[in-house]
Amino acid sequence: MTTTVNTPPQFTELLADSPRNWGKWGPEDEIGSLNYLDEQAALKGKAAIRSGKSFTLGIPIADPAGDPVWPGRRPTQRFNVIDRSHFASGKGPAIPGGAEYADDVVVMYLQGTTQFDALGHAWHSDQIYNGYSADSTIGATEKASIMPIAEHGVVGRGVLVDMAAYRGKAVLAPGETFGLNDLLNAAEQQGLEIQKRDILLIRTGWIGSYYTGDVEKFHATPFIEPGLTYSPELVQWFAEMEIPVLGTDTIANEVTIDPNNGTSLPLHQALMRNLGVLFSEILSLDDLAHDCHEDGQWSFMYSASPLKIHSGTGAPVNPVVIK
Ligand code: UVW
Repeated sequence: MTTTVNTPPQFTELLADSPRNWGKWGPEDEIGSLNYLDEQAALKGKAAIRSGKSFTLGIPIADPAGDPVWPGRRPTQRFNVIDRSHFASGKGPAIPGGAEYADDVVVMYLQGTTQFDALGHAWHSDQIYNGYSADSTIGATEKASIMPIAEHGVVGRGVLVDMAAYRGKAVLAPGETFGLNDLLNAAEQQGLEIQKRDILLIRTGWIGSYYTGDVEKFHATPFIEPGLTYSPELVQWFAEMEIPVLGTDTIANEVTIDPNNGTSLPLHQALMRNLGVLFSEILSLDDLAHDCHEDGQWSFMYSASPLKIHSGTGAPVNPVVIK
């Protein structure tokens, strides 16, 4: 649980000996650990399909009741710009043949729904993934944007670890943490072998609780999510296992403030910035988890591609899992 650390270290200090994949795929690389998801990885995903059951992992967008978002971001807003009312009041265009139609627009934070972060989304010490200058983010993400990830696509074998179930809970508590040992023990209890280059999904129950619980409590101040916590061993494990993607049903994929060192979101630095691990957040995992508990199958084919938003810091996605 959250404790107070008086002077949190700078990431340069905390992560001084942390592994990096900068340069591993060349000086121009912008997709990091996604390089691990090659043709073999796609075939491995295909081999994990047994029944053909499919699940989509995106949350609803622009829900009239509001979407779960990080403090300071706003839920997506959707507006009709033309619909039947325009034609009924004589304000719609006259279309040969008498057709009428509806159009709408959205105003959206690209991290305000189920999404992939670009590798240039978070950084420290003036450098983003692969050593590009943080100045490349000014005005538009010029390097390591979401575009090359969207062009590549994300296909491989996915696995789900149900951390909430491992703790015997429907949902982890605000600020509740788990680390590498918990992850491995939970997988073992599920009978799941996490393999090299698996797309790793972890369920906490947190996003599901937004829809089933008290929205004001979910967005309480200070906003503290449960989640994975930094340790050198965890980062080493991600590096050695060549994990290409971390996806969770939380907004930031990790505990909000690391109780051990007081820093905010250190895995965005150690995994995303340094190793080039793709982060996919705000996943809807409850239905998939329910099914995995029923049939005991915790691995599957995972397929997704974020939208091709030019220079985007991230982009919405609706991943599809096939079991
Ligand atoms: C933050 O940037 C806080 O989180 P995310 O990775 O969800 O965008």
